[in-house]
Amino acid sequence: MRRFVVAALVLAASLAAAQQQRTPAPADAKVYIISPKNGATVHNPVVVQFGLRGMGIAPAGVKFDNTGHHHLLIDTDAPADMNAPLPATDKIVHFGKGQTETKLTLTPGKHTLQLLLADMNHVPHQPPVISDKITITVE
Ligand SMILES: [Cu+2]
Repeated sequence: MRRFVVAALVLAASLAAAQQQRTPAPADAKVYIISPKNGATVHNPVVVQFGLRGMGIAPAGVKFDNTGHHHLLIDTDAPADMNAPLPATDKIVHFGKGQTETKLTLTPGKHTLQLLLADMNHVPHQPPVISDKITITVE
């Protein structure tokens, strides 16, 4: 019985260690917002097109080297802790089917948009593949 408990603890510890392991990204990988442009004035619905260089897109849950799926950060900063799966909120939108564009309806005024790629488990890569943050004005 004691041996079983020790084995279970070792297994739990190694699973925890595995979860800490971030998926590597190529150094030249780059994610960017194709449209709208930084500083643009736009109207609803706002079509946002996602660009990616040096990596590929795979749906969430699918393990394939050098891939990930897009997350759109709306009016928010990237989480400080990049070791955890990204939460799904109004401000952190997952595109787990591998989508490369979306349509948003935003309140009039200024908004920020930023893309962050993450792996099959929604955890950002090492190093993080994150776009510049753009600011748009919705009329
Ligand atoms: Cu995700």
